Amino acid sequence: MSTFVDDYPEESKIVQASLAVAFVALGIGAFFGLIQALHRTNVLRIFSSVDYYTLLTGHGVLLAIVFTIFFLVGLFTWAVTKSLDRPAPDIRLTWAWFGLMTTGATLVAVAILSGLFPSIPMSADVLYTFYAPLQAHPVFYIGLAMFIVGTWMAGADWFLAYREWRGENPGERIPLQTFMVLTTMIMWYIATLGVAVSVVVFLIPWSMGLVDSVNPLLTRTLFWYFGHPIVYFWLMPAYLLWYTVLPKLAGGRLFSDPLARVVFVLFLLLSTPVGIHHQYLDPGIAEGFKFIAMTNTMFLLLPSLLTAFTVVASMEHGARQRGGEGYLGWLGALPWRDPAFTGMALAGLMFAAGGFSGMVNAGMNINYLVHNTLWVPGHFHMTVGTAVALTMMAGTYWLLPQITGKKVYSRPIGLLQVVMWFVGMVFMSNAMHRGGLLGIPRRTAEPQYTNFDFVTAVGSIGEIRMQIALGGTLLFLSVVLFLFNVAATWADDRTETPVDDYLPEPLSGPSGSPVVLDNLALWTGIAIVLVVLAYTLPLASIIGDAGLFGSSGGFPATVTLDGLVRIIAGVMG
Ligand code: HAS
Ligand code: CU1
Repeated sequence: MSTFVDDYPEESKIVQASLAVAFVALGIGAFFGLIQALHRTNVLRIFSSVDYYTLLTGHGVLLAIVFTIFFLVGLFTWAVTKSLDRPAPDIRLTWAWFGLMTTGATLVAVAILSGLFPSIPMSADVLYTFYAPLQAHPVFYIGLAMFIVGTWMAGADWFLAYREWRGENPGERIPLQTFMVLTTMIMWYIATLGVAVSVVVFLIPWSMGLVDSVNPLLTRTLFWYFGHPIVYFWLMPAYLLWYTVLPKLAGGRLFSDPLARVVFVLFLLLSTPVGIHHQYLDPGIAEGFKFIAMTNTMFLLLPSLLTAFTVVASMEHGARQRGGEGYLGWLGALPWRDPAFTGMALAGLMFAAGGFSGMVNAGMNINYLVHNTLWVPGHFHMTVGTAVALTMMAGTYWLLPQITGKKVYSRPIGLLQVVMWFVGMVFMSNAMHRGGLLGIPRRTAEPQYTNFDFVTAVGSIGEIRMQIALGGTLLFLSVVLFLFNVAATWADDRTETPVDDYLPEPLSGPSGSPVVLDNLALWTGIAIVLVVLAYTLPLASIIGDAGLFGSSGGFPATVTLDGLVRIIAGVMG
């Protein structure tokens, strides 16, 4: 029986190469994570507190940007090829974007790591959010720009494949996995415009000394315009696996294909006009704009709540097919020995908690309590650090046999590894959330502050620290086991065992659902209108207050109609 690697050997190479880069980044990034967890908690300090920020930048960039997005491009290449059942339109284009992304990521990593060596005149201690006033060496921004352009080309590759398919299949519904990839990429194109402008127009000229100053609030706002949708760019590959693979692993079928399409359309529409919820505490943005961002964010909960319903319903259907009974008794009938299933299910379970802490963040007034505290890293280690990362590791156990033709080296090690991740994260992120509520700051190597004691209602600061150190250690060990298992699989010889790569049809298929769901041009148009509505006034006001390049010193926090007219007149020349 043939599988993906036999049908599409060239595409398999790309998927394998993308995953390989992702896993190298995962290994290094996780190691930096261990160093930080032990440093912050004062358990073990092997680097100086000054180098902490270099390592923190490396940790964030390598894991949140390189690992996640390289996995994404590998997974999406597999998904588009498989669901359209046709090879890449031109494999040279495919290798070109892979090459560009890899070169860009390497430049970024070199710029960051050079910070550890005083003899090299290069550093990029700007954290993974890289907005001004922190400044990196130009190589960092140039690498970043290459990486992003590489993702744009990858998207073009998948759209070309879709266009060829459409030519031969007029009137047919877009296969679900391809639909997910295309909507995600449209969202990505819209979102990355913000960071592209920020990097190319402001940060690169500024880091090269071509302009003296930038408007920090403007680069921050452009960053967060992109910085929120990127979290869904990380999440959508996980959702693709939860919708199309997890139901099968559970022994059943996806509950509803149309509902899955609605969810991806909602993400396309709502992911971008919310970025200001990262800036509730920024002076210089009027409260009204923050309120609009909050309202949009609350609407954006809907697609994830729909996902919780659909995915759990599909799992329950699977469990009942396997003989599960009762209100909750069916849970026991799920295939808990399968690392791919268990990893994804635990990732989903933790996302329920991470989504809840996201709701807390999103409330404008409650945000004042948690912003810039350890609560926020607690939140994102549950979301990107578990919902996404654990799903990607679990998904690997399912994908690897298809793209290599080889059996996973050890399923028990896989199972141990995914459970260890979950347990480690329970310790670490729970303690981080609690620490944040006490006011322990994020992004500092010295969170203890002299002559100041954080007051705890339950437990103690020492206990919180120990949980973070223990959790961080378990997470690192889990990555070591994962990488070992993957490397051992790759190194094995291929045997003639059949690979189970069949994905069953959904219970409720796309045929009866409104055709408008597949109208990508319509959704793109609405998404752009929403972005224009949410961002025109705030950006005009920020530029009006302090100039495009931060020339004026003023910082009023409101925008008047009179002022707006002046700004628009100014922009029009
Ligand atoms: Fe967030 C900050 C709000 C989701 C990532 N977020 C961050 C940062 C990151 C991040 C990295 O409004 C920090 C950025 C920085 O460095 O400063 N976030 C939200 C909201 C959501 C949300 C409302 N975040 C995510 C996701 C992320 C992510 C997803 C990455 C992948 N976040 C915020 C806000 C801030 C923020 C503010 C700024 C904080 C500040 O002050 O700085 C929502 O999308 C969440 C919706 C989720 C749900 C959960 C649904 C449950 C599901 C589980 C189903 C169960 C299954 C398994 C499948 C409503 C889908 C069942 C298993 C069985 C066994 C039955
Ligand atoms: Cu966000």
